[in-house]
Formats: sequence, C-alpha cells, structure tokens
Amino acid sequence: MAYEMIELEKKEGVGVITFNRPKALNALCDQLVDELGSALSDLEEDSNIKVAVLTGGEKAFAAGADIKEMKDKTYPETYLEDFITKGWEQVSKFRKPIIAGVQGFALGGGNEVAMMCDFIIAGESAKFGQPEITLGIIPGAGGTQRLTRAVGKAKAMDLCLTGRMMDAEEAERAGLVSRVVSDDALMEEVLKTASKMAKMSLPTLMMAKEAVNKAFETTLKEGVMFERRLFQSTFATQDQKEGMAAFAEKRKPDFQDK
Ligand code: DAK
Repeated sequence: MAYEMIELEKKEGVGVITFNRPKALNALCDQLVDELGSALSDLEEDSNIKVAVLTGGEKAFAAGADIKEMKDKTYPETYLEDFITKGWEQVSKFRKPIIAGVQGFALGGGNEVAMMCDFIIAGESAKFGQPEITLGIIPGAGGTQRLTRAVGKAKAMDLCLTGRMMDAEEAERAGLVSRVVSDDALMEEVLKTASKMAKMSLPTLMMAKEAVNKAFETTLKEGVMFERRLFQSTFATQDQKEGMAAFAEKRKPDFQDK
C-alpha cells in the first residue's frame, strides 16, 4: 500500500512508522488512522520484524483526533458507525513490542495512541495532555483509563478535568514515560532501544509484553500465576536453551525466535 500520511521504514528487525501530516500537527484523521492500521498489520505479519516504533514530527507526535473531521457528527452517527473505534484499537492489539518516540504535542488521541504503545521515550519538548474537556467532550480512546493507570488518580483528574499539558520532565516523574532525552537524541535513543530488543527472542519478548499487560487486567494472584505459566513455557523454546548456554559459554546468544 502507498502511504500518504505516514511513512513506513524497515531496517534490521525494526519497523518505524512516522506520522507525516505536519501541517495539521499529525491530527489523526480517518485516512491517517487507516494507514496506521495497514502499516501495523504489515509489521505484525512480517517475520523479519521484531519491534515496531511509532513516532511523529518535531512539533507534534500527534495533536489528537481530527477535530475538523468529527465536529459535525451526531450521536446516532458515532454510535452506529462505532465511530473511529476500529482503526484505533489496532495499536493496542499489536502483539509485538512497540515503542512510542514522542517530541512536541501528544494530545488527546495522540496521547492515547502513545499510551497504547508498550512504553514511551520522550524528547525534552514533549507535551502530554487530554484537552478533550476544552472541546466539550471527554477522552474516547482510553485516556481516562490508561492515563490513570500510568500516573494515578490525582494527576489523571488534573489533566482530564483542566485540559492542561504536562511537560516531559513531569511526565517522567509521574511514570508516563520511561525516559527523557534531548530532542536531537530522541530517534537515536529510540532506535538503539528497539535494536537492542530486536536481538532478543521474539516469542519471549511477546510473552513478557503479555505478562506485563496482564497486570492491568487481573488480580495479583492470577497475574503471578499467569506469569509463572508463561515463564515455565519459555523452557519449551530453543531460545531459552540458547540464552542460557550462551551465558555459560561466555558468548552472545544467537536467538532464532524458536
Ligand atoms: N484536529 C484538526 N486540526 C488540528 C488539530 C486537531 N486535533 N490540532 C491542530 N490542528 C491544525 C490546526 O487547526 C492548524 O491548522 P490550520 O489552521 O493551519 O489549517 C494546524 O494544525 C496548526 O495548529 P495551530 O495553528 O493551532 O498550532 P499552535 O502551535 O498554535 O497550537 C496546539 C498547537 C496543539 C496547542 C493546538 O493546535 C491545539 O490545541 N490543537 C488541538 C488539540 C486537541 O484539542 N486535541 C484533542 C482532540 S479530541 C476515539 C479515539 C480518539 C478520540 C476520541 C475517541 N475513539 C476510538 C472512540 C480522540 C479525540 C481527540 O483527540
């Protein structure tokens, strides 16, 4: 598929999707979200790809869903179409690891998409927020839920009820982002991190992702049991044998994703 609003690049096990609608600060219109969904399907199906990266531009990761596109929708239309649900959920359903690299604005749906990724690495100019309240709506793609799980009730309420933005430093302190680097170093840091992960065993990366995500869905007891079963199942992989043999033989492992 030829993309107009995103770019897709693949290199050494890493697939990079870049939002490319700078004039609208990467506002997530239908076409952009459709293209994002296609690119994610491509990366999911490509057996050479182990890790995905989602990023935007210097001024914006994405300034939210496209307000101009949705402003005249009626309630029956949003309900009957299950408005903008399908494409958006593809990010959260992506099974391989996916990192968000954020510079500039990550607002509304932009912040929600970043939070659907496994973790966020931020440039120092990053600004996160859920400004929907200023438009007379509330977050619709998990903002009230993922943000609250990430930063706790006080800050989630503060952001969702005032619409204010949080800078990169505050976002790191609050636990929304895993690390902050200078804007100039952002892509280098994100790609270095993705490449490091791409050297691991893919099924094991996917199991680790599934296990961490389970923590948000279940009780501690059930989560620990889920983790234990997955942990035990790693002993059915050749990659566990290779990883431990390599350690014992003082060499680097050569994982085969088997
Ligand atoms: N939609 C459409 N166009 C946008 C936009 C957006 N979200 N954000 C920016 N733009 C456009 C501007 O209209 C402007 O276009 P022109 O006037 O040049 O044609 C261009 O991008 C540059 O923006 P500004 O001139 O405003 O730039 P500034 O630096 O002055 O301000 C800003 C930057 C980010 C503070 C400002 O643009 C802004 O406040 N933007 C809106 C941010 C916002 O409110 N975002 C939340 C949108 S609501 C769901 C899934 C998702 C959602 C809901 C449900 N389901 C799965 C059910 C999500 C909802 C939302 O995200």
